[in-house]
Amino acid sequence: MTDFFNGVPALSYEGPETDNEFAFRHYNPDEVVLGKSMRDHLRFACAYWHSFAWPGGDPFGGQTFERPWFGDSMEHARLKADVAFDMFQRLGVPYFCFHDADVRPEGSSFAEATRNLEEIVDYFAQKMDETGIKLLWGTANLFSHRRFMAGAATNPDPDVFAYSAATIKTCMDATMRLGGENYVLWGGREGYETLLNTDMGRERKQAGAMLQMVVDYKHKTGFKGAILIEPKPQEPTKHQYDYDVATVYGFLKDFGLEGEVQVNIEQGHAILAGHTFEHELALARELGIFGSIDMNRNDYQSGWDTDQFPNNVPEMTLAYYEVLRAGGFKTGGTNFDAKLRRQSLDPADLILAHVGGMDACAAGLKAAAAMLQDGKLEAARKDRYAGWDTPAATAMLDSDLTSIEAMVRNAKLDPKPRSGQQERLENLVNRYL
Ligand code: XLS
Ligand code: NI
Ligand code: NI
Repeated sequence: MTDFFNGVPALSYEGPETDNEFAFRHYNPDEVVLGKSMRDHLRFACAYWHSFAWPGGDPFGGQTFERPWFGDSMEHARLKADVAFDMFQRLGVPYFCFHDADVRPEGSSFAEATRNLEEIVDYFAQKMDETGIKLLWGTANLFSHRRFMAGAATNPDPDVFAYSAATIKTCMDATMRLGGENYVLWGGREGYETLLNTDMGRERKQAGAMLQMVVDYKHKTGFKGAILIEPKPQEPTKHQYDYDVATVYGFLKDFGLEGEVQVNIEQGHAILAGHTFEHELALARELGIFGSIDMNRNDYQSGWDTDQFPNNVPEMTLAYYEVLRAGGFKTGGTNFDAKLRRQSLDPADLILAHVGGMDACAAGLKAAAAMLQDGKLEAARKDRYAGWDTPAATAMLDSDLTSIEAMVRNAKLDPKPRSGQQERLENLVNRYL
C-alpha cells in the first residue's frame, strides 16, 4: 500500500439504492449473469498509460497532474507500480494493461531500455504474485518517441523497422513472462500524412511482414495468448492503414493472417471511423476476429480521440449485447482505455472515474443479458429474415442469374415491402434499461 490514496474510502458493492459515491451500484463481481459471474463476463482491466503515465497535457498546455512518481528513475518507476497496484486492488479490477514506455524509463540505448523493462517486469511479477492481479495484455509504444514519427513497421528507414521489431520482441517477452493473455498492436503511426512522400505499396508490405514475424514469434515461443490489432482511423496520422475493423480484415486477408490475428475494438476509435461501437463489434464477430475491447467514450463533436471514461449505459448495453452474441470474451476483456479530464487532479477522481465506468459496464451487461434472455429482439430479427429459411430461398444463393430470371418470370414474383419496425425495436430496447 502507498499513501497516494489516503483518505479515499474503501469500495464495495452496495446496490442501486446506495447514496455512497464510493460504492458500486451495479458491479457485483460474484453476481451470476447468464451462468457466469460479472467478474468473468467483464474481465476489467486498468490502462497503465492513462492513469499513471499521462501528465494531463493538451495541444495548448502541458502537465496539470503532479504525481510523486513522475520522473525518469527506476525508483520513480517502482513507486508508480506501487500506486498502480494499490489502485487495482482498491477497485477489485482483475487485470491491467501496459506499454513498455508507460512503466520504465527509456534510458539512453536500446539495451538500457530493455534492462529497465526487465527489471520492472520482475517487480510486476512479484506484485502479481502477491495480489493475484493478472495481465490482460502487453504492447509496445512505437509512436511517442521521435524516432517513430514516420511510422514503426511502415517507416521509410529500415533501421526504424529493425528497432521496432526488436522492441516488439522485448514487449512480447515481457508479456509472456507475466502470463499475459493477449498481445496488442496498435499502429499508432502506421499510416501517412501526405501521399507526396509515401510509397503506400511498400509500407503495407512492411506492415504485413512485421505482423507475420509477430505471429511466427508467437508460435516459436508457444505463447498461448491472442495477437490483437487495434483499429483506429485518422489519428495520429491522417491516413491510417488500420482504419476500422473492415480495413484490418482486408489487410489480414491480404497477408493470409485472418486466422492468426483478432481485433481489440475501442469505442472512441469506432466513433472516429464514423461507426457505432456495436457495428464494429458485430462485424468482428461475423468475420470471426472478435478479441477484446478498449472501453471508453468519445466526444461526438470534437473529432479527436478524447478517451473519456464510459458512462452512457444505453450505448454500452448495445455493445455488451454484441459481446454476448459473440459468445463473450475468451482471452479478451474490458480495458478502460480512458483518462481523466485534465482538471480532475485529485486521487479520488481516479478512483471515482473507474467506479463509474465499471458500474456503467455492469449495468449495460445486465440489460444486454436480459434482452438476450428475453429473446424478443432476436425473434424480431429472425422473423425479418424468415423468408430465407425455405430450401428454395437457400438454394438460390448457389444458383445463377439465368435460372433466377426464369424463376421470377414463371412464379410472377412481385415482392411486397414490409416494415423494418425500427421505432418499435428501439422502444423494446429501452424497456431493459
Ligand atoms: C490510442 C490507443 C492506444 C492503444 C494501445 O488511441 O487506444 O491507447 O490502446 O497502444
Ligand atoms: Ni486503445
Ligand atoms: Ni484510443
